[in-house]
Amino acid sequence: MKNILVIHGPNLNLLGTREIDVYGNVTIADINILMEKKAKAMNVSLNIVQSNHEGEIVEAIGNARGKFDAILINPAAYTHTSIAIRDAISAVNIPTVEVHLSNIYKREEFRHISLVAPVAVGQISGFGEQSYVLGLEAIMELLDK
Ligand code: CA2
Repeated sequence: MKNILVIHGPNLNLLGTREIDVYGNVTIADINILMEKKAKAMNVSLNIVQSNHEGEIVEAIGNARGKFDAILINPAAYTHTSIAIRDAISAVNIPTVEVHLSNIYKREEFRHISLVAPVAVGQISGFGEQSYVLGLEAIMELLDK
């Protein structure tokens, strides 16, 4: 069975409580249930973590080598700022898919740049919680090849 590490970045634990106009009223727990359902159907195992700390995310990625076949990450605000997360993904050499709930290209200009995208296999942005499901599908296609 394939093992996938899922990382939710900073403030995603607040989903469903504020900024409902941007992110909808879905909570992180709802997203995790949706992903677990998909994972079960695809016969893959998920390890889901959320952190508000850049260093913790870097460590989770660094420790993934040898344990996970792929990484699904919503780096949240670190998408636009974190060379450390980008370098960690590049260093572990584990296929990584970047996902976003919102379409980051439709929003403020500072969100149009992803430092992670160049080291990811690809990016899925703008489909709400379905971005995560699509991300899992993309990973499975990739691993099946
Ligand atoms: O659209 C996405 O998934 C984002 O990664 C979400 C990040 C944002 O910084 C990125 O530009 C795009 C923000 C996640 C935090 O979401 C909040 C939810 C509720 C209240 C406050 C923030």
